[in-house]
Amino acid sequence: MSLLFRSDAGVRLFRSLLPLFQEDPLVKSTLVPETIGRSEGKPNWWKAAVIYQIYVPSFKDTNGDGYGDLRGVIEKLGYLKELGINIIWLSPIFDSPMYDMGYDIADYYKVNPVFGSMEDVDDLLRQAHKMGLRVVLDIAMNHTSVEHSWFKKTLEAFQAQGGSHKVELAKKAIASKGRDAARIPIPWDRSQETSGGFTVGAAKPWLPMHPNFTEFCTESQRRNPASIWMFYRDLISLRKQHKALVYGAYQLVDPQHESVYAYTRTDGHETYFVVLNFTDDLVEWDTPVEHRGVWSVVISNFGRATLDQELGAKIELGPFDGIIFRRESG
Ligand SMILES: [Ca+2]
Repeated sequence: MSLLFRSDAGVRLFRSLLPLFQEDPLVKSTLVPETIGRSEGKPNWWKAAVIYQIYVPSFKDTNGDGYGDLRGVIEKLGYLKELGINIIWLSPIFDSPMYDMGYDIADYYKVNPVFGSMEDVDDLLRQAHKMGLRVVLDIAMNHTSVEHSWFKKTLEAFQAQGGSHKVELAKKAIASKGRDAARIPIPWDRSQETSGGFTVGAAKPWLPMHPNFTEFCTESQRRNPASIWMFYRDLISLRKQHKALVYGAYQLVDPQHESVYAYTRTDGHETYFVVLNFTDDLVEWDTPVEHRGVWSVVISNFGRATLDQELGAKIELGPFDGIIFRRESG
């Protein structure tokens, strides 16, 4: 602990949070220090888990202020469960001036009122746990907001030396370098009136919706067997069914190749061979000799038939093609 926290305040904060974890029956048996890092023979629960990170302001607004909130997360727990995830990871929900997406925390003991209240956090935990979902809160303890009392004290000392101008410039820089430019609020349905169901009534989302949201909303995705949503749901399900995909020995294949990322995972009974083209070009990839022969196609993102396939000297991969092959070991 002394390595992580060099200030008394940091140590006090960590000590105050620790009982929260230890008292939670879901994590009590799994998060105690002696289990962390032990993997030989006894797999850690989180290794097989699938985590879904939620950026709360863009997830779902329930009170019509245009910003996603904790009640919105509670409302969509069923959706997350359906997708097959095990853990939801919330972007910071603590009190913050939001110059850095909430990672600039002003008070670690308060929930940002934009997102809700402590009661909402309790309710979220209760309802998530009821569904067997775990909740991870993102707490950035190694830096704080310029509005945190620790920073303000430093600032006062700095200002006494005539440095206030520089601090204002730094604040502006942080605000302009926010990470939100590439993000959009999640469209849940086709409704134009409620901005794709992200918000309620005619409220305006804090960021503009994607122009094609009716096509890409979760409702459309869940009705389309060829959608990315369906593909991810199938991938998650596959990963849960086949332990070798999680625990099997990992071996990179052709690590020097510039376009293809390929690896095998094998547990002694079966081998999975994952081949991914990370470019938008057609790639003719030389199949490594030891991986030639007959494989079953388990899943692919471009609808290859899930049949046996004989891999010859070359594999032709389309743009952003991804395939998982499987065969018995031995
Ligand atoms: Ca809201």
